[in-house]
Amino acid sequence: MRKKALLLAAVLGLSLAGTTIAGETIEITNAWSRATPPGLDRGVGYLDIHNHGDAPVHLTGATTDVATKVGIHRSRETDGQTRMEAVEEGIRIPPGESATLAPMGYHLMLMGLEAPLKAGERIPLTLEFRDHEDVSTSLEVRSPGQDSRGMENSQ
Ligand SMILES: [Cu+2]
Repeated sequence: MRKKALLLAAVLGLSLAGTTIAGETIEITNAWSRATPPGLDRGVGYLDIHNHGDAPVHLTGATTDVATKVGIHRSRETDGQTRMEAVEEGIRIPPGESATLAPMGYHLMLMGLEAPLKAGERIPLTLEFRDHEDVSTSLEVRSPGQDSRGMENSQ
């Protein structure tokens, strides 16, 4: 069943090249953010990006109404300290594969928040790709004590 759906998407992709097939090729799941305390103007964005197409897609950036800028970052642990760095080259997702943006790895950095993010809100987000049209999604804002599976996180 799954294979048939993918084959159909591939056929549609060929026949409708250049039109709106974003929902068929790129699938976004588990898109969430974390509530922020007053005064902090930075937030995070986490999501899984699945490439169901037959060509690579390359995430180059994102935009949202609630922040002035969105960056692609990566957190790394060096000498017992967590540091994050901007990922200027973006994230390439080969056909049939997925990219995971999650705590302690790749993430979106929402910079210049206009207001604190509140648990329960949904933040609109537009993902920008090279060689693929923009994909619109939204982030579910979770309380700071929840991790990606909605369980309590000790950090
Ligand atoms: Cu960051």
